[in-house]
Amino acid sequence: MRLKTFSAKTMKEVMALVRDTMGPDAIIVSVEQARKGGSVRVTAAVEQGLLPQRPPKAPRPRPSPAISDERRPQRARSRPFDMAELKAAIAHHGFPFALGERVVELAARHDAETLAEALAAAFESLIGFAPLALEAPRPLMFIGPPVASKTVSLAKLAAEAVVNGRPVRLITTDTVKSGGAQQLEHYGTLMETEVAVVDEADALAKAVSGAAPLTLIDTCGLSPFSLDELERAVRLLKAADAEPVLVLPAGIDPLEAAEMADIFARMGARRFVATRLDGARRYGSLLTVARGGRLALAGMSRSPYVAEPLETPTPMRLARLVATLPSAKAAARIKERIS
Ligand SMILES: Nc1nc2c(ncn2[C@@H]2O[C@H](COP(=O)(O)OP(=O)(O)OP(=O)(O)O)[C@@H](O)[C@H]2O)c(=O)[nH]1
Ligand SMILES: [Mg+2]
Repeated sequence: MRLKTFSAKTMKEVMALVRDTMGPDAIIVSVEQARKGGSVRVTAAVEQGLLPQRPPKAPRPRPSPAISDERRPQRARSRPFDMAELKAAIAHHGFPFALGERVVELAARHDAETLAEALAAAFESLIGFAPLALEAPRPLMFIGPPVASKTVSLAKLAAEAVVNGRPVRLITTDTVKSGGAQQLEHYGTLMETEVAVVDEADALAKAVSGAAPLTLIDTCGLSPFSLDELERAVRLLKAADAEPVLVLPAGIDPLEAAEMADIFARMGARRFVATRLDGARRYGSLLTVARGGRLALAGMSRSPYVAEPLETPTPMRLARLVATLPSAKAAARIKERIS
């Protein structure tokens, strides 16, 4: 493990330095805001074996293949659409049988030239898309299982609002996890936005009173199978008259994800943010949660960096993600570098 500290005027600049120097696998260990001068100091760590070779010139940050496809639609690695490829993608991502059959049926109705186009056409009819906006009539309460990326997703949306000069009100109810409230307070300090810490329904009702264009409420990790935890969450939701937004990481078992989504939907969740897309290669769970109008897709996260906003989901973005299968060459390169 190698540690290095970087300073710059803004979070965005310092994150670019981290990625240029330490590569995309760097992990942020700490973030500090200097009292004077307004600079941000970030300490990052990277495994020795993953350190990039020192290039003659600092390389530009390289987005994941799916993102680069999105930015350069004309140059997307499009291949002629072939039903066998679609079936291979479905098997790779572990779509439950009925979902896989439905995707094949919908994709076959379109005269698509590429796998991504065929998938996009299927997702357009199968999945709801309801992106989070920088204004919301009701407070948004980010809920979900532990370590799903609730706080980071909320902070990404808040940072985007702040960067666009939109007022945002931040509240955390995470007084359960040690350091839970401090995590959001820390992001709040960087964004120069106060964070209200409340742990009871009455206090939350007071904290959300008065109009605000965007109120974001963080919560502690919630087991969908614990009645006590669900009851606390429902009390908080009612007190704030908030919209619950489910946050779910990629790469979990599709049937487990579907069961969780059904429970959170009963609490009133109608949309979800799919997170940690960069840390998984199988997206069957996300499709299972989103299919058939179960929950609409509200945002996508593929980095832990708060400065990088949630991506707006579209049928084509989702299709490119599913169509980009891991390459054996890339896997071999990674193995070689870390051995
Ligand atoms: N690679 C990657 N890491 C992420 C992403 N989103 C969040 N993380 C990291 O995942 C970890 C958990 O994120 P949090 O936002 O703290 O998760 P949480 O759901 O609030 O966790 P609890 O409050 O403990 O339940 C942190 O280390 C984040 O930096 C993402 O999209 N990609
Ligand atoms: Mg949290």
